[in-house]
Amino acid sequence: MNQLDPLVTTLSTPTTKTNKTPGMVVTKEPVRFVLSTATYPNGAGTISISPGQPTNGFTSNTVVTLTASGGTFFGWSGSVSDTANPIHIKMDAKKSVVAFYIDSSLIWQNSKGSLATWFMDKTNFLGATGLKSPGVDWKLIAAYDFDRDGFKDFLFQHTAGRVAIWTMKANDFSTSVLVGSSPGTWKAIGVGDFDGDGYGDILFQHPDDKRLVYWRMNGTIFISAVNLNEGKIGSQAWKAEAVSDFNNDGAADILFQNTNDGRLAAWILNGPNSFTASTLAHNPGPNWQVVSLGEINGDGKKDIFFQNMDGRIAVWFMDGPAILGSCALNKGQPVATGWRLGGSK
Ligand SMILES: [Ca+2]
Ligand SMILES: [Ca+2]
Ligand SMILES: [Ca+2]
Ligand SMILES: [Ca+2]
Repeated sequence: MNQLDPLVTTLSTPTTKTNKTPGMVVTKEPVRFVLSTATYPNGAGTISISPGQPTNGFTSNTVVTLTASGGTFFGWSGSVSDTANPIHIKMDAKKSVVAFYIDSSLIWQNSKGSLATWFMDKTNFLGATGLKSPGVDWKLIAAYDFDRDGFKDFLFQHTAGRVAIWTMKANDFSTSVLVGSSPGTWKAIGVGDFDGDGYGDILFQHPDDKRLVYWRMNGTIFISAVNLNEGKIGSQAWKAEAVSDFNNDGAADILFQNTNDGRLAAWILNGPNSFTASTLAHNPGPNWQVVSLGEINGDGKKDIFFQNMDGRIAVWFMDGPAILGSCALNKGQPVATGWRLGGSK
């Protein structure tokens, strides 16, 4: 070895175990991670952090309890995705958490049955949270406040036909109710108040002959099945997609989409056997499927949500059956593969 080479350093093992003459003491600083928190809207509530955060952050793997208080809490987003309160997070990395005090707007379901919700400020995405999953066999049909407690509940249909309602408190599961008898092959389409009694009723369409029926409901309790249009067979290409009160008379109307060319049509109902049908002025094309009706732009009028075959989502701002404008959501980007927009609040 060339002892003169300045790039070669020979380290010698100390001959004694006790370093009595420390020339250089290296103090190993514990790894620390900073936790940042925020509420949305800003100041809508408070987040308490326990234990309190040292100025330079928590030491690695500290478990921290976060409690959101004040207002109506809807869920955590950011480094965690949860609706529980309080939550415990392990500080194994730098973390940033937002407590949402606004209701989420869009409800998603993936091909495994998992549910997630997006918090939106009108058409701007703010954050996302995972929700309790109904399992792979239950399809989310709509979000609707069946029991009129101020929180939207979820309507699911099983692959074998049965429908169930989850009552929800904010984004937390409350109870599950299996509704009525089995509708068999009839497909649940959406929820609206067809008879004007203040309670949401469930619309079904037969997949083959396109007949329409609604289940009169009293909250989550099935009352009776009512034929629409005298139980007549419908046009083959027209699939009922969503329910909304287009003319603001307090009774639900139906939005259809043509499965061949994408055209949209509305039935303005006047009782179960009388309606005015009109085709909407614009056609989104067959690749854009109607997924839901819900209010998003703050004018109080229900808008139409579409999802494209490629995963992109868009909304048409509506005034009844009249189209006021349109907007691409998610910055015009497709959502992750397998996720379907199942409802809006
Ligand atoms: Ca409810
Ligand atoms: Ca009703
Ligand atoms: Ca109406
Ligand atoms: Ca609107």
